Amino acid sequence: MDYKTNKNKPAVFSGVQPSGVLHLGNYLGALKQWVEMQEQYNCIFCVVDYHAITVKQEPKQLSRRILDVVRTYLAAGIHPAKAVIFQQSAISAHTELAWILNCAAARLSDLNKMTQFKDKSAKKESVSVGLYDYPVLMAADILLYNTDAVPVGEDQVQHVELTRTLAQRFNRQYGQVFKIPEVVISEQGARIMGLDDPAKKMSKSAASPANYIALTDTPEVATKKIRRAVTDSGSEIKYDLKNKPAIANLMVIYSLLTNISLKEIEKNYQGQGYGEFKKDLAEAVKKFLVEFQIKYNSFTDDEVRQILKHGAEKVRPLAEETLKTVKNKLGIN
Ligand code: AQP
Repeated sequence: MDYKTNKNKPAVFSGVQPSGVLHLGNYLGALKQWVEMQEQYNCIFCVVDYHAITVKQEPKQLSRRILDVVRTYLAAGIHPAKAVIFQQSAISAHTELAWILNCAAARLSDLNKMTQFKDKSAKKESVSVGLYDYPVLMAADILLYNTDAVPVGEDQVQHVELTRTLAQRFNRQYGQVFKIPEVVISEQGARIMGLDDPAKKMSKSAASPANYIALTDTPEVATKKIRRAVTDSGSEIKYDLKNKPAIANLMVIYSLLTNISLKEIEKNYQGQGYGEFKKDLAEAVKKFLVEFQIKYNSFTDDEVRQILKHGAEKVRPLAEETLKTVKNKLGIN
């Protein structure tokens, strides 16, 4: 079955970098809502490989990871008949529009405020210009497709806000071109924290694998990571972000995987300690991973390449149309 655009549905765009193995944070913060949104929206989900190369990647591994991100989308429940999946570098309009926005809309003072750049460049001897300019490329990704909504984790909210600023600035100066997108973040799970440090977010490029549960971790490895996950002082299972950030994070993961509310979890574990709760959390994670991985392993590379090729064919005309309008406005067509 082929994906068909429905003009009455709002448009959604989002993406993931093939910069490492995807983890539960990526799933609970982003992919889970994508799956829910694909029924009501025209969804475009991208593998943002140009974003990934803002930091050094090993070429063979990057090629592999691009395919694996698509397999992750499919295993999470994104269906190519309901949503378009494509690879960013297949559509040159992304980098062309990013350059135009660099010149015609973005200011150094905007980019200097970006906290993700500050975090990612901190203590690094050598940092690419691309890493600094990452948010402008992200703005181009979103604006090319007349996007209404951008579902992301909390760490990307600032970048979507910048996208809105750039679009408004361009429209003011050159006339109406871009739709102003809204950010969508999930009520819970928008910021899943590291298992080894509840003050830092779960991240693919974390220094230690103890930080995250990868979606490809075996249940045994995941169980070990949960057993060793940092906890707070005391032993009560209570959702208290300020005083018990580690256990609150584990409770959110458990709640999202089992659909048991945080209040119910508190009630169910009254009088029990962290050990009991972690055992049940490990079981819930195991159940999720086993089901996820059966699907993940069922897609061949050829199927994935076909999906990407099809996806690129679908989005190319949309992207080229926007780019043409932008170039006309600038007088460079
Ligand atoms: N810890 C998280 N909790 C909730 N959502 C998260 N996301 C990432 N980490 C968490 C969301 O996942 C989507 C894809 O992320 P990305 O690949 O574009 O890059 P990122 O945000 O920089 O994620 P990582 O895992 O930390 O990757 P690296 O380490 O390579 O930078 C986004 O919607 C993101 O918000």
